[in-house]
Amino acid sequence: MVKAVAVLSSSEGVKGTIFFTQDGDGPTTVTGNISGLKPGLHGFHVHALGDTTNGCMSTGPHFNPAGKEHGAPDDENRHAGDLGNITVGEDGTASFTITDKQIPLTGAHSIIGRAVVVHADPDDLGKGGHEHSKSTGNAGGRVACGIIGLQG
Ligand SMILES: [Cu+2]
Ligand SMILES: [Zn+2]
Repeated sequence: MVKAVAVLSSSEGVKGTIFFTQDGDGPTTVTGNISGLKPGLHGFHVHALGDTTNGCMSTGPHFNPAGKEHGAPDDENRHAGDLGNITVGEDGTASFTITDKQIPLTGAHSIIGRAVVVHADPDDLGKGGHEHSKSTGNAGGRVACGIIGLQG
């Protein structure tokens, strides 16, 4: 079992911790608890770079080793980093579990050293017809992010 963790930081009061586990070549399970967000849907992605020298802006685009378009987690044509949306309740918190096959913790396409990003707005999953739908899901600003690091 390989384990990883990302502690979210934010200039906007958002806090959270995201855990990742992968057993062998199986899917990766992502478990998160986040607080301080506005209620509703928020885009949630793995971005390509673990660089926060300019805050979440320097984490690069969505992790996309296969050179595909932005999409929903269950689409064939999606970025590997496209994890869809998280749902935040009226109290501003979200607790979620996501299982995904395109974000391994080992191998050539490992997400270790990259970043998770929570966005201000819903991810339209590539279907919104906006000029950014096929690249970012038009999910708006990057309100919190954390670098994915190995955990013992
Ligand atoms: Cu993103
Ligand atoms: Zn994407």
